Amino acid sequence: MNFELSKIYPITDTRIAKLSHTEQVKRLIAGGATIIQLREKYAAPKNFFADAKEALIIARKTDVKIIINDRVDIALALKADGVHLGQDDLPSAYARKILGEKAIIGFSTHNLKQAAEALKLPIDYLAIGPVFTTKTKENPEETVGVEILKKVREAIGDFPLVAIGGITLENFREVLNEGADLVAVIGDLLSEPDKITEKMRKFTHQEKF
Ligand code: TZP
Ligand code: MG
Repeated sequence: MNFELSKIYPITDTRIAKLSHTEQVKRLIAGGATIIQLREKYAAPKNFFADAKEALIIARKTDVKIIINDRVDIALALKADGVHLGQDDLPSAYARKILGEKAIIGFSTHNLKQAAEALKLPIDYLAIGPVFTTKTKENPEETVGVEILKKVREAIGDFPLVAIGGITLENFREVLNEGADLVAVIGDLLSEPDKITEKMRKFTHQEKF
């Protein structure tokens, strides 16, 4: 994975933003996003597919990478840049077979053991979280805190690491300093839909300091 990319990894959420994935992608790109994950936990696959298809058309006018959460089938059908898988999703070895060598495959972990084991998988990055308390995920796993994040970084060497959960404009630099390559953000970017572009700009500006 090319970490010349921005260190901010926005994830869309239609319930929080009250906007389509496409509209969120437009606003995030305008704010400087370079990689965006489309995450849809409620809509019918048909509706998510149609929205994601439009979002991909927007992204393809730029270099912005689009990662699809959970749905290897939708990622394949849309020729998205990759897929993000959780502990209970299709095993990454099969996602790799389906999507090919070039696809970016991310994998969620929630503790040190899962993170260490994930190194054996054919994935491009692993995510650890929730780092802090989150209201976005239903039934979230236990918060890992910055301590576990540091331990994960020590355990995985320089393997690409995304931190997720409760990350905000106020705390994201600490999370990057403690070992994350990227920070994934939902609520803090999307909760004021009229300010998505402005918020994304603030993140991309401040990541440099
Ligand atoms: N996985 C772990 S925490 C989380 C996911 C999908 C939600 C992150 O959302 P927020 O609003 O940035 O805390
Ligand atoms: Mg999942």
